[in-house]
Amino acid sequence: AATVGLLYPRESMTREVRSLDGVWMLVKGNASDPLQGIKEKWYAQALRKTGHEMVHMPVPASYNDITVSKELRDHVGTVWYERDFFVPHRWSKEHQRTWLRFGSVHYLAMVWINGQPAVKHCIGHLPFEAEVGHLLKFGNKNRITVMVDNRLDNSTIPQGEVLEEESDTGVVHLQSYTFDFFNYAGIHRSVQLYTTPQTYIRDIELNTQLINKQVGRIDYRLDADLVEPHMANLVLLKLHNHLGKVVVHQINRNMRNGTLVVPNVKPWWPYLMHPEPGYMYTLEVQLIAASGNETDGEILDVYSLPVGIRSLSWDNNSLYINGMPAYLRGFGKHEDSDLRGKGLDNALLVRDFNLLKWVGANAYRTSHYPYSEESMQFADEHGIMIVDECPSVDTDHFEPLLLEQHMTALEQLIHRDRNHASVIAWSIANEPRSWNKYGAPYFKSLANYTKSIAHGRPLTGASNAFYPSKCMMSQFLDIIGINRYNAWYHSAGRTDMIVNKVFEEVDSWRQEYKKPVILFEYGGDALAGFHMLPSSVWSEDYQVELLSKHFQAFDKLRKLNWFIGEFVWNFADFQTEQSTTRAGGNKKGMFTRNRQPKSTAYLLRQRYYALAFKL
Ligand code: BDP
Repeated sequence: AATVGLLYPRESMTREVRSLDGVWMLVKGNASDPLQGIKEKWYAQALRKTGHEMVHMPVPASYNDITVSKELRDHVGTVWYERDFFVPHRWSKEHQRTWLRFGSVHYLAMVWINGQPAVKHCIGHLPFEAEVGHLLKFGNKNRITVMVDNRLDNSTIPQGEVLEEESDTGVVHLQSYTFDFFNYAGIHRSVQLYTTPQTYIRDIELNTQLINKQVGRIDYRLDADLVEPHMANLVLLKLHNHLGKVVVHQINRNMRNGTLVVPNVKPWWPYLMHPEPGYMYTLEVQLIAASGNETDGEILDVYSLPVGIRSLSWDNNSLYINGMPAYLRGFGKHEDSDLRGKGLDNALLVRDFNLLKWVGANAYRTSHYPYSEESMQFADEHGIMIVDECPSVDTDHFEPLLLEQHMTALEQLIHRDRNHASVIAWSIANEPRSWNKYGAPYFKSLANYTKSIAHGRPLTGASNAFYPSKCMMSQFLDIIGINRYNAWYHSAGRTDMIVNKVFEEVDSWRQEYKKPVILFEYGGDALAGFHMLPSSVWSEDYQVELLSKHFQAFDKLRKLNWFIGEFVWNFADFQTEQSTTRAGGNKKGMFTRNRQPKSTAYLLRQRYYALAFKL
């Protein structure tokens, strides 16, 4: 079923938001019987009554790195979260609704309030919500219980396999997966309660465009739930500039859709493409119950949404923002940090955007899953272009059930992010095992479906097929994306085998598909502070040399006008599962895991600024 609602919770004169973030309690489920808690109905009473050991657990955060227990860090199966909370009496008013919303829980979540089922969701990384007023005790204490299951199998996005193996203490369950980032789990983003009136604005969909240099337009579609007897019969829209002044207003009586024409428009531009990048307006939408022809009446609901006005288009050579071809100076990233794992952390978020701007980047790919809504809002405000990736990585075994899940993931992602000016493309997959013969029909269906809901963005994806013709995905894309590890996974140590190789490889994808091409990944690991002269793998010196050789290839490619972006892998070092090819995680970052620069960060900064100012 198509997603409805899920507007980001915002306060207004008709809405209240209450955070349930904080320190919750957690019980680790039984590793050899993950569903024990369901069978024994642990949600029916306070978790402490089950007699199982409870630990404190911050929300939002991954649970893996908070305690000192290996069992919890490497746990495969379910964990149970719980906390108590109060809801005020005034929320029980008639014509009022209460909603419970999660920014994301990885991988599968089941939620109960006061022992009653409230909502469930799977795939992680995406928000979900439910109306919960009927489950709440107003003016009283309530209990919320969340079961989280981190197991990945053949039909999860991404896929994995749970293996049984013998240990010294008996049979143990191990989660195996082929991607390298650690499978962090838990309540990863904020949990909120919010209220809306009974008659309320359920959804808003925006499309923006520049009609010419002076005039912009916003096409909107509204979805309002109109409930007797509080029927709204008029919508008032006000567009505020960044100083809060109303620059356009409109009365809409059809309640559904319309167009705002914005004179003297200040367009949304990417960082360093204009002196005032990331210009955002605010669109205020009011539902009003007016009598007769009056425009003033009772305001039933108000919701305000940030909006950047820009045109986005593409052809077989390039991608254009407001008619100007864009060259993407970017990164592959991860949501990953010390202790928090994949948990949303505002300090980290703000630091990352400061670093992106310091280094002169104008883009990143949300490798390999949707990032937080808060980060998308930041990208809008700072003019960082986002290649928005769904959580499909290393897809193999192209079964119908998987296709269905994959489509659902894209549908939810596009629904969540379609109104962001910063989103310039949808990435449908990273490194699918796409040379498999079942790949072509799978990606054909997936791409056709995604195009039908793409909301004015091109489709891309990151392929690591050895030869362009072996890739079963790329023929369905608007922008070709490839990942290449010359002088790292191939010819390690040989920085004299980069320039021609990279040029020829990228060019061969262009020849095959005649579409714009982006290099979505290239790079090599460096341990911060480790130096070798002459350079050698794992040293900062080698990483610097590897990057500078790639730059030579990019400069040759850029002359050809269809090479539209370079995304180094990775922005920062990140956690992986334990393996002999990873030294305390993946060290391909330009920054360390705690966001301090390696030598390459300075090199990249020189390049990105030179590119931005065409030096
Ligand atoms: C690429 C993957 C990326 C890995 C990277 C690496 O797309 O997720 O982290 O390799 O091995 O193939 O560093």
